[in-house]
Amino acid sequence: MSAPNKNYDPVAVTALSAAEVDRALEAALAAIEAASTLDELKEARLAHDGDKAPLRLARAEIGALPPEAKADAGRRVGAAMNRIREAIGQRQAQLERNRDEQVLVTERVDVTLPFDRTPEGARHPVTMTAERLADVFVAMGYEVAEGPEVEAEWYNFDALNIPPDHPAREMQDTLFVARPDGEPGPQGGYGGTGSPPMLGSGMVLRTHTSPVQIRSLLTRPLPLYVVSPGKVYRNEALDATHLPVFYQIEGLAVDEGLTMADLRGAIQAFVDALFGAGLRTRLRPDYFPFTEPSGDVSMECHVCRGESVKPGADPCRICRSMGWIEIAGCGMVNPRVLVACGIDPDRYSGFAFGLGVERALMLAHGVNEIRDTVDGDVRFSRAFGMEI
Ligand code: FA5
Repeated sequence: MSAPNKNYDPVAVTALSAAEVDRALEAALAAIEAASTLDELKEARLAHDGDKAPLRLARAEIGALPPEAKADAGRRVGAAMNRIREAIGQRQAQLERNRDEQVLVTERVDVTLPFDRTPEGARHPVTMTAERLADVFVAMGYEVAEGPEVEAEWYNFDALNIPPDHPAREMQDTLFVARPDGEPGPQGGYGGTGSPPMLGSGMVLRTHTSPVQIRSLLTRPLPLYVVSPGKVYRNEALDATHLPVFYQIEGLAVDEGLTMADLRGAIQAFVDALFGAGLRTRLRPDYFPFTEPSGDVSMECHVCRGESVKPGADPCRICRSMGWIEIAGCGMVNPRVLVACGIDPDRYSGFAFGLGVERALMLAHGVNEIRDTVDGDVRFSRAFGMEI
């Protein structure tokens, strides 16, 4: 910058001439107006309001003007620069608004559109029922015990006092499987193909959850209170009330001094917890090789409460107007089972019960076809309030 010069004529300094300042202003306004993006506007700002912008350079010349010319030149350049900044501010606001509006359009999501993603899934009503049944006993102090679905014949039958000639062992009821090592089983059955190759392999798909009784008695300390939900397999045809693969839940208590009264108490507490207090239960004689005496547990129908048996009453589809619903097999643990597990039957006694989970679900919810529980139709699950 040159020193003040009294003879300096501002009009002669081209950059400060009114025409030049106007031209610079117009060029700046045009560039600002032409900027169609925020990046372009930034470039325009640097070009017309940055350190090297014509008006900035012209302003640097003002110091060299004679005093009488400084004010005039400073006012004109300052006004032009203010006008440019104002225009930049307005354009900036406008371009930001445009950008926001565009984002709203391009990133718009129509939440009402149908979607094709695979739903996450939810637990099946049968699983939920099994857990709910087990929870009732866990709340009473029982532990959950589990066992394998491919089971040794000894656990599934022998130890439960089901002798080798018992009809339940025959092919129509039991699915025998090959031994993993392909060796002959205790009764000579190999793990290969042939007729009947698996029979006698010593390995079965468990036909009930009762082998978990034996596994628990052999591995857990006494006294013992366990509940065992799980999948079981039978060589049965599918019909309205039978599945070849279904769930059972087993209860077992072994302690000193347990009697049938304890069994009844446990069953009553179970029914009270599931259906609310006030429904009676009854035991009728039955036969299971592993319990002695054995019984069938029924509960008063939770829908008609026994009213449907009265003459002229409306029929009840839940209990088929019988007034009672069979819910479980049960009994006092056969002393032979205790002996097979090395337990002194003179000191300890026990009770056990087992029920079908799908059948319990059908009873509780008025489901007529057991098939509905395995069809995999999501509409069945949704009726139970599943979030899928
Ligand atoms: C047993 O399996 C015994 N282990 C139960 C038991 C345990 C008795 C402890 C005494 C002490 P059962 O074969 O009756 O018993 O079957 C028990 C329940 O399983 C039946 O009451 C029924 O609810 C259900 N169930 C039986 N077969 C089927 C089937 N094919 N499909 C669906 N549920 C079935």
